[in-house]
Amino acid sequence: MTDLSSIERDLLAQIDAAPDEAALESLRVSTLGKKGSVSDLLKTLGRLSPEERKVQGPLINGLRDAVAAALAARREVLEGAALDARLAAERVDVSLPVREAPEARGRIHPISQVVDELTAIFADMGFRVAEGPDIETDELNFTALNFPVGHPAREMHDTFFLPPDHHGQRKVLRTHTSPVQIRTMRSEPPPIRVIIPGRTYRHDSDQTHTPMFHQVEGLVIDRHANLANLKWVLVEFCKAFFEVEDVKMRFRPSFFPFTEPSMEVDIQCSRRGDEIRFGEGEDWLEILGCGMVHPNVLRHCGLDPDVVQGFAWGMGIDRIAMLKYGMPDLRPFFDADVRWLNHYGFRPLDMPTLAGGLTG
Ligand code: 2NL
Repeated sequence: MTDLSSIERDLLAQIDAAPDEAALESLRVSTLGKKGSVSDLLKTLGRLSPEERKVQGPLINGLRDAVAAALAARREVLEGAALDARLAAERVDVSLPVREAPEARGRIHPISQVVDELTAIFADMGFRVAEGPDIETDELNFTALNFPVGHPAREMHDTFFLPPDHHGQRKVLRTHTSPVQIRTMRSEPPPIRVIIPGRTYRHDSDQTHTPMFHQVEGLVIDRHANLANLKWVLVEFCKAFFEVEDVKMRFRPSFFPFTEPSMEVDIQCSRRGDEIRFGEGEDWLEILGCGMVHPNVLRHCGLDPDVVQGFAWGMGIDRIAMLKYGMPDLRPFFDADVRWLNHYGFRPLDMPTLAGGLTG
């Protein structure tokens, strides 16, 4: 028989030296486990004579109890140490400032903000948003809009012309968003109520013009759409957009090839230093052009001007964004300078709604 007390001394030393819980567990399996060394010793009791068992029984059971007690004691020590290590590693300094999440740090460009505001206002009046390509045919950008072939207005638009396609059609960068309205009128029956915000292009560059700029146009086609409806839509839009109770507006006769009659619209304002107030005051500010859709435009879209009629308007988004948010220069809009965007940009989670306020 092996010397039980030397086995015990050896096992207890190993248990006390176990560096971590995994090592301790494998010691437990190799001693008290089903095929462990101490379990094997216990099994030998069955083969002993009653006299031998009387002597060996208490010794081997004593060994088992000592090993079990040592394992439990060592486990407690190791668990305590593991917990202490975790608490130290996961300590949070609650006095540190909270870092903003990426979605809170980003900024919405003023043009995107104004497009979202326009969309909220016109959606509330029953308009939907339509879109189309930036590269258009000459036909959709000019001919369908009642610009006669060879008419100087085509060149007046400072058009960017592209090489003809394989059908020999001259392509252009659209000079206005109106081709989208032509596409809409050709593809769906009246009644039509759409707005089209989008990029437009003209060969023009100074403090108030960039070769790429943004326009929003609106179109209504119905049996009885009339000037009074047009005026109501534009007055309601201006009140909502400039966030004022009342606006004085002036409709001046004008000319566009695609509308008859045509008007330019001013809103009343007051200027004190750099500050502009809308809706009241002694100055006038031009903000958009509009009119009744020209019968030739309706015909170009397969509509009968004796059955349906419509009104349309167009305005520059960049310009009304500058006016509303007091930005003096148009060029930084397209510089992608994060310092400018941090100053003039909008928080992504403050989405404009009519109920919650357009500007948060
Ligand atoms: C302006 C003036 C305007 C339209 C755009 C339009 C479109 C079709 C038919 C008739 Cl398809 N009209 N659009 C009408 C009047 C004025 O824009 O000064 N924009 C910046």
